[in-house]
Amino acid sequence: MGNTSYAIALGSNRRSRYGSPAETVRAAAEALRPLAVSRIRLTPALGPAGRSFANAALILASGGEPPELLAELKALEHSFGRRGGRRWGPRVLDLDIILWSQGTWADPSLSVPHPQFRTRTFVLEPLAELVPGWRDPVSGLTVRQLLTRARAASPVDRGIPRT
Ligand code: A4P
Ligand code: MG
Repeated sequence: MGNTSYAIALGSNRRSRYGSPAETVRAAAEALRPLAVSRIRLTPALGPAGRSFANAALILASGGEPPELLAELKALEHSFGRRGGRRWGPRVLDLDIILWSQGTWADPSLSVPHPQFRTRTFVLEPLAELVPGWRDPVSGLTVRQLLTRARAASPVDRGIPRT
């Protein structure tokens, strides 16, 4: 199997045995043996998740198809202590497949590109550090262009306090 690559987003807003959310994200990134890893950022929680997140992105070389990679990511989440829990709830580790070099994938349990990544600066900022020119196969826009749009649409993420 060949040279396909993936962009993965990492998030945590609960301590794990590896330490703080940022330390947890760092440990998970190392475990995945990536080609490249972004800086880790602390970001305000989007939605009712409450505590703020540590977020990062990485690039992975993998010959497997997306469902195979998703199974590996779920196993890693589990090994970091993630257990069910409600959607949007605090989580030890969340690993999402954002982009795949081979284009799109859609089955009932997996959509690539990730359906929400285009509006999320906490995904796009770390991704733009690594692969600003990677083109979203759905919109045709690059990661850098998507980030510019997402920033324009959400003043909160430009550091303007919510009142
Ligand atoms: N699934 C479908 N497509 C994908 C994909 N591309 N990558 C399915 C990964 N999984 C995908 O995910 C639920 C199911 O989505 C998976 O079993 C898979 O079959 P999950 O990770 O178990 O559940 P979740 O994390 O609660 O849902 P989801 O949709 O990942 O949550 P979100 O939308 O990612 O929200 N705020 C900040 N600042 N930073 C964050 O990282 N994250 C969330 C989580 C909310 N607010 C946040 C952040
Ligand atoms: Mg997830």
